[in-house]
Amino acid sequence: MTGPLIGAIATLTGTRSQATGRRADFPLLGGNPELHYLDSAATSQKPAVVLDAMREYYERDNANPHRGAYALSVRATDRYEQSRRTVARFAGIADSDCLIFTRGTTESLNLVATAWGRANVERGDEIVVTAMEHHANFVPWQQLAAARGAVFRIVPLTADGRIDLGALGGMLGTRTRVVAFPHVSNALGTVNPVREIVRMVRDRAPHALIVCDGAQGAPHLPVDFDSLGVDFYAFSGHKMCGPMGIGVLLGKRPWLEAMPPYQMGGDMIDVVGDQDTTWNVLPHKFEAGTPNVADAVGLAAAVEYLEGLGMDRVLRHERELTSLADARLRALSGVTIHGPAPRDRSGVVSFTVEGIHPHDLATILDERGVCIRAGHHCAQPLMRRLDVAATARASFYVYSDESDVDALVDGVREAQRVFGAA
Ligand code: 7TS
Repeated sequence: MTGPLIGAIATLTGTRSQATGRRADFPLLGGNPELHYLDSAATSQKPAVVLDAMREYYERDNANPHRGAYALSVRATDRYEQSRRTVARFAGIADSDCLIFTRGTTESLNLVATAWGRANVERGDEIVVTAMEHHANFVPWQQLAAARGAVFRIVPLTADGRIDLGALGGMLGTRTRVVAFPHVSNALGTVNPVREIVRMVRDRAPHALIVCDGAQGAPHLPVDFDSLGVDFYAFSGHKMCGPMGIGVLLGKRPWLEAMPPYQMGGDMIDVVGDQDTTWNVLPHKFEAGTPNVADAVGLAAAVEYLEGLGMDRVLRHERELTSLADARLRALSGVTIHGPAPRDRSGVVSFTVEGIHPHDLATILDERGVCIRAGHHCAQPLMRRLDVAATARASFYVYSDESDVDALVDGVREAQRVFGAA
């Protein structure tokens, strides 16, 4: 079975040697040939084009944007706003004023839960999330519900780690005010059927705001915000070849216009009177203070890099590696893989090995240059339902190749030998 897979991976990257060429785009990996970085769901490595773009911005165009009347500040403003348009094109939102730069997914989701939530959620309303949320799309809604006297409901998962759509349907109604779910689960890799969920929510819960956590979506598969039908979509630059410290909130204009601001200060105001203040237009109303221009420039370079690869091919590449790792790990005794079949996952393999704690497994793998994540993956409600304290998680990205799968599987075998667990 490896023949066709190798063939498919080779098709993506040209040839096997070009697959390692992709790796060479990333200085940290190119400079560490023995390193097998399998924690891309936590953060991705950065290609040289991103690092170069940020350095070049600081060396040529740096000034505080939107403020200066001089040419350098105008250039900084142009770089920032051009970056916004580039990222908007990548994410399929035609109205780039509805793309808000934030610090990351966490801040984007807190922005919606705080600014929209406090203005719209009332006692007795219902907020629906799923059992596969990252804490960033769980705790803000849980706390909003507690503060507003709303009912907080958690949609269960199927035995193979997908959202139980029947149960979701049963929870929806006229009091449902928010439905929040991830595009892709960070802990299981499950790719959720966003359009089907949107149809169901619009049919049964006409007053619900639909919020999609795209932290593991935008980096790994094509996203077209304007046709997805959700009201808000959030993602982080650092998981998609961009820098840490920049993220995105995409929103529908009527909501963003109607919502109060999230933070107050410079740039987000229009007129500040002694007793009251009016707000700037979108997107500035939600971007208080000096913006993170260099990281926006870096994120724009990152999405151009991904566009050059093609997001369909990125997903296909990840799925090939996931399928390969899945099959080879399943062939070992005592290994349980959590989540649905690889065709319904992105580049994540979440697993437990009988008789070996995930942290011990990660330590042994680390000695062999294999970086995986072990823990609850900021998804404690999910871990409780899986009835495990932690899982081991390997996650693939554009620079991963079959040698990473080999190193992972060999490392698990070695751990089983050390622990006498096989
Ligand atoms: N939502 C999901 C689905 C995520 O995977 C993450 C980060 C976040 C939100 C938060 O993103 P941030 O950039 O604001 O931190 N996920 C992970 C992970 O799986 N391991 O480390 C971070």
